[in-house]
Amino acid sequence: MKLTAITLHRIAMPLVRPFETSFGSQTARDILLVHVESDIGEGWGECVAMADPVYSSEYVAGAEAVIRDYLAPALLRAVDVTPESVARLLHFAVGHRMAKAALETAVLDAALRATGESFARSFGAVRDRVDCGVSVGIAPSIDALLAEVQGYVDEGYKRIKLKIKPGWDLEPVRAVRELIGDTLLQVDANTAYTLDDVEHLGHLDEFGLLLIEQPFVEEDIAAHVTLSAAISTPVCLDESIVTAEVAADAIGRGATSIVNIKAGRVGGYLEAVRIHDVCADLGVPVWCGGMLETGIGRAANVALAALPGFTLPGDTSGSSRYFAEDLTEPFVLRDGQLDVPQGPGSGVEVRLDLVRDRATREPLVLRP
Ligand code: NPQ
Ligand code: MG
Repeated sequence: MKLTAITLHRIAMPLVRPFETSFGSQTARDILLVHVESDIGEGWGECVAMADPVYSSEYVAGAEAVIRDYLAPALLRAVDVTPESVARLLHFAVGHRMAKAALETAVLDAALRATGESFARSFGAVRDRVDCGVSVGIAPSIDALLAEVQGYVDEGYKRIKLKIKPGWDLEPVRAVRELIGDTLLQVDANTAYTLDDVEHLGHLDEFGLLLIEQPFVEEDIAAHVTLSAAISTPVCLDESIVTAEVAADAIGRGATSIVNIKAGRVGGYLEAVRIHDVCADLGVPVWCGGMLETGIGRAANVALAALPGFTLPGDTSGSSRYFAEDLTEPFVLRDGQLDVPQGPGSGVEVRLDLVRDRATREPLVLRP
């Protein structure tokens, strides 16, 4: 396709409740949407970068700047852009995977809408419904945590994930395990621990957790090898896994026995599918992570989660977990599952009225 315009929308989506992790508390989602127009049609991508560079080095204003000044001009200059060529055209810029992923997803959406194929079919999905889990933030008290978890269990979520940090780990995990019986339970530290905590983290073994996600800083694969050897709870990497090669290396070294796949973190859905394939070859289960996406990003995540290697419930929650009103038709949980969109491209329609209403500035239109 030949791109004729790339429009950057910046919007604010209030969260239904504050979401606290080891790196801070969020009350609204500051989101960058990418809309591409081309000679074959249009498409949307959602950038998953957070407002601040606290989950990874990327942040939304930085993503917007790198797209505006470097990435969009490279795509707008190209005579022919395909979903498969986007990564190559953007390879000159180091990193900025979330920014690149948003562009590649918008191009993929446009290409598939033109041929009538769904994301699910294009990725290699084998299911039309996916099992869903929910990520639960650090709460003001154990009682408040238990009330929130009970609500999600009542809604039908098949797996609970608790955010933990030093000072908020063994006690909340014990209380939630007592509350939910044998419902699947896992924890996510978002890099809040150090090797000094190995013995302490070993006490999590008594709670029968599915996994502990990213206890140490993203660069320190070796620390995760040490922990994996020291405790029986499986270690799962999130932040550390930025390419299929890193995934294969981390698995080979014994740092991770389960992998969280987030397309934004790895530069797009094509790389996400490659990571799925590498993990499947190595016998490593994967699950689909989440970054508090609106229906636009959620649709693509649900399609990815329908691949055969996604054998654990993902952070692919219903729209109502985060937003009172979504930018698409809401994703509604039924029997702990979401339907995989089957329409062309992402399969969802963007509510342009809401994109306009929630805008925090005028759309930025970039042309060749
Ligand atoms: C994780 N997500 O798995 C992330 C981290 C995360 C669903 O737990 C605003 C935007 C707040 C993105 C908080 C989940 C966020 C965010 C946490 C992502 O590590
Ligand atoms: Mg995580």
